[in-house]
Amino acid sequence: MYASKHVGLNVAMDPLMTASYTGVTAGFVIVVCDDPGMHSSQNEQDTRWVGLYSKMPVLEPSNPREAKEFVKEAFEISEKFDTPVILRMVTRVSHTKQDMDLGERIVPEQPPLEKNPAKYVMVPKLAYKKHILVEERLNKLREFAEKTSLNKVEMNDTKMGIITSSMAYSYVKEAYPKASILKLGFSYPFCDEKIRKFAKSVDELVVVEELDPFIETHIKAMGIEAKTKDPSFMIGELRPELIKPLINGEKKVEKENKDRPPRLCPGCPHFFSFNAMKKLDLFVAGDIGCYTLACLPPLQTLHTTVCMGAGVTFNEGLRKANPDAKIVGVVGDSTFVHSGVTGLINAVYNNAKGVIFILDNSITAMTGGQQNPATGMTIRNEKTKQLDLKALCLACGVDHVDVIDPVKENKEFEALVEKRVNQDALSVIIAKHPCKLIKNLG
Ligand SMILES: Cc1ncc(C[n+]2csc(CCOP(=O)(O)OP(=O)(O)O)c2C)c(N)n1
Repeated sequence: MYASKHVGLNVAMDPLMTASYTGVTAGFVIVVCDDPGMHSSQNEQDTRWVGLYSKMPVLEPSNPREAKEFVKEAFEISEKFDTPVILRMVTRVSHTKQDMDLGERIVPEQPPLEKNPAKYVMVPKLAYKKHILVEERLNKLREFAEKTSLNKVEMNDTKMGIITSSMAYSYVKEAYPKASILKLGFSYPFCDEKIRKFAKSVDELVVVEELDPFIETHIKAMGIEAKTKDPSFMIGELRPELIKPLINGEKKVEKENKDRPPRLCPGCPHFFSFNAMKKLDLFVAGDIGCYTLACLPPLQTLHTTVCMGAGVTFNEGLRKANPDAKIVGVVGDSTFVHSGVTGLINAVYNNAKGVIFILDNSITAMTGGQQNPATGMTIRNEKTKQLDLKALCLACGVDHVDVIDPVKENKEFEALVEKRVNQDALSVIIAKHPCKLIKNLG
């Protein structure tokens, strides 16, 4: 099983697209949680399209109990059709609690490791043959979609029939307890015959789905008439009280957001690093972690955030386009290990200049305090070899690497930043001070 949020899957797209060709010897389930409403994400992409794009089946549970049951189904489908299966979650399914029976755990026998290049060596000639099989597999999955109980018809009043999936189903049940519903639990490939039959059995067909018009696009391509949502509903989360306006074809009216904006915790070491950058009025290429909050008042000292690793690469690109601007980049310890170091190797190779701050709070703070290779502990909190960030940066060929505490050595830190910013060199400043919230540190 693979598990990540939607943007994590983007990082995994290279192996994912070809894993669809190779299939697997055992079952392979890809659990991806989308974040409608962007509670904590850099975009609002809809992963259902990945199923279509990669030619892999997509299952969509509408509550936690189904999520558990669908995992089992997903493994069975994966093994039967020799395909990875995407289990597409959304924040509201993942952040909900529900009673459930766990059942018996089935542990299949470990298959032997076999040399099977036709299946696992995806050079063009072999991959061509695999692509043929993938298309055949998709047809078999279409047949399966018609039969599986994951796609469920609930017939009630036939005046209106609703096609829906995922959390939208739960909202529909709340808003229209007596409506006829076709619930797509196996939402790709589509069950065309079931959809056609359901459409014929109701006076008016309505599609209710969160984010993109995934079901809607397919139904329209089938030539079936259906009432669909105003495009304003493509943005942000659905809520039970939005179902009636959506079905009535109204525009979405957003609630005024009265939440207090997030901010760095009191005493956060990142504050001291950004304060030094603010004093020098630097343009700061940002990255993704707690330090992204430096874009907000009172600091307002982070000026780009796009993807993980971009603190390093944006420094290089922006400097090329703006040779006279005072530009630096920031990246966290975890993010640097994840996807910052490749950018640093490129920066050295391309003879780029500037200062990259590795904001080393010795933990992956924003996502809840996970360990990472630079902390010396495994994800299960067992001791392991610790990655030496300074040695790594020196090995990349960076001109100057300093390790300094921005809190305890604040004056020296500020002097060092000023010195490095004004040098014609590529420097890394490892601003090392532990996160205040992580137990037994600091
Ligand atoms: C591509 C991608 N993967 C994962 C995430 C989730 N995520 C957000 S912040 C973060 C890690 C931040 O850790 P670090 O860089 O050490 O900064 P800290 O929060 O500790 O300051 C992760 C994994 C994401 N937003 N995008």
